[in-house]
Amino acid sequence: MPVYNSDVAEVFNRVAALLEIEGANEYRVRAYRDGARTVSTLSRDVSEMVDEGEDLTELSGIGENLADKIEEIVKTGGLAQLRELEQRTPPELVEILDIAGLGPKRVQIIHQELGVTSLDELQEAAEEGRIRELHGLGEKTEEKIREDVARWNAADNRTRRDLAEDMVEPLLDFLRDLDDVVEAEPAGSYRRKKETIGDLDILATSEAGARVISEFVDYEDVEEVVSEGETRATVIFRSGLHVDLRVVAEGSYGAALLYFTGSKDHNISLRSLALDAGLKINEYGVWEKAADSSEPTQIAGEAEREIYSLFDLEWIPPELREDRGELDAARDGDLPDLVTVDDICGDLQTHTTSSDGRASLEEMAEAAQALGWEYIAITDHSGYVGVTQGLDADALEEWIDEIQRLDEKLNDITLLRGIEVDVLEDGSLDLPDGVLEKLDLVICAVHSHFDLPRPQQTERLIRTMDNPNCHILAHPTGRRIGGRAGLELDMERLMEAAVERGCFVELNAQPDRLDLNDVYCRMAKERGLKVAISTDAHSVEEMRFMRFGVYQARRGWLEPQDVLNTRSWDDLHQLIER
Ligand code: DGT
Ligand code: CA
Ligand code: CA
Ligand code: ZN
Repeated sequence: MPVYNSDVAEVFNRVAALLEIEGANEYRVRAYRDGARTVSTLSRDVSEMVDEGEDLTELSGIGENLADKIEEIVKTGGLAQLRELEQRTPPELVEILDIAGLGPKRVQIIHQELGVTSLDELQEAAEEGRIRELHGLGEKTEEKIREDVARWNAADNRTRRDLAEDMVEPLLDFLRDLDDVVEAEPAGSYRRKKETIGDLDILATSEAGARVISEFVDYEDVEEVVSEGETRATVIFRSGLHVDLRVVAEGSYGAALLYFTGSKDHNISLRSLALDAGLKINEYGVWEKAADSSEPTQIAGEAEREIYSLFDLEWIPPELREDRGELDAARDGDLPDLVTVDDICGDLQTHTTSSDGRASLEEMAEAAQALGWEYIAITDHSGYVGVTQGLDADALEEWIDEIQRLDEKLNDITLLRGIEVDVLEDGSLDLPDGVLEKLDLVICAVHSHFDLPRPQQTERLIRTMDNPNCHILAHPTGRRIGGRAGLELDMERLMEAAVERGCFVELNAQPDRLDLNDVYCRMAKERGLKVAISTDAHSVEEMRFMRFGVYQARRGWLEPQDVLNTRSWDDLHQLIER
């Protein structure tokens, strides 16, 4: 079994969490988390690097210790240290740490005082009112635990887009390489570029379905074959991802792609258009009933475009197929001209070793040039965020001089002097206006007090935007996909307030944030509020997250003009100046 980068990252993250619960030194914990992050965002396979005897310590954040551990994981498929940790501390406590929004100290107290070792036991303890009796926890925490666990149980087990991509791309390569396969394409929510996918749907064309199916069920990632037929199979990958493969003839490719791309609601609306036209549409084609009782004849099926045009519709990009008005727009010639990664001119949120990033200013600038960006904003954290070494006013003054000095040396790229400044509980900012005024770009972000009631939280952020130094609200809701629910906000009111003040909002492209989501992007567009798509890169590798943001923006109907950073810095500068 090959060991994937994501396997190594998972081991390190588990080690970090268990060490944290045991109360280990925070730098030690962080080393494992940083290592996990490095490995999971690497463009090469660490297993290959180990096989070829390459020096892993050349990777940022990987020292001798982690390099040895990566080697052990690659060679043995496991890590002795993790097994030892799991003997001392029940491994399910890691889940509690991830899900219940409790810090490691509280997890440890609940474990020691109540003997809780699993999520179920935690839920039970919360329901029986035993948590509130513990020192320093109380009724509010108990209520929060109940809510968090309930939300976790209710959420279906979906796979994040970026993690799915790592599995889909090699699978497509494998299928396309088979002699019997003509084409292989992902369909379903994956093709619609949703932020998470339930199961993965793949469509292949071939005249030899059964042979393709039998090769597919032997694919190396397949752990379990749920069903296997002549033209379709469902399997479960080692990662737990369910994968459906369907094989159709070339003449049905367009119809099958349309059908299996969905969404279901889009398909239903399209089917009713077909019915109105006296036609039948299914996964094999569009069919016309004969006047006599003979078999219906296929009038379209090979290409999606031809099927849409039968109903006087333009071809609809998959990202829009959610039955949110796209059929009407396609009929009226009003489909948006969706933004692409090629339209993006620069990145408006990046971090360096000056706060919690892992690459230096020089490395980030160089990587941005390699990506072809015209500018990047260096937006390290202000001091408030407890865990990171954020910048205070004096340090920031020195730092912006340093950015400027490097900027003057570089001809191909503009470095913007920025900050990701913390929004305090009352909406004020963590740095004095005097220093904020000197910056090219100020993005404001909430990293604390997530639980304020909706009216108060909304007012807090409006107050932030009252400060004329605020240009962009970063990751406006603070949600984490599969984790934190995010701030309670009156988003319409917030967006109107942003427009009134000449402020903007971010679509953070980190694949576990994608904040704003698609619906909020559309809301912003409808209110004339422009969106900045930023990677929030904490490493060189993460600068390539831009595509995830662009996918979400496309799902939100955004066109190039709706996105701030499709502009040159000169134009952008004039636009954000208040
Ligand atoms: P997911 O997997 O939950 O992320 O979402 P999808 O959209 O990939 O849904 P999935 O995997 O259940 O089905 C794939 C596509 O197949 C779906 O987007 C549309 C089509 N489909 C599935 N069930 C139905 C149905 O009952 N009626 C119609 N018209 N289409 C369906
Ligand atoms: Ca699916
Ligand atoms: Ca499916
Ligand atoms: Zn950060």
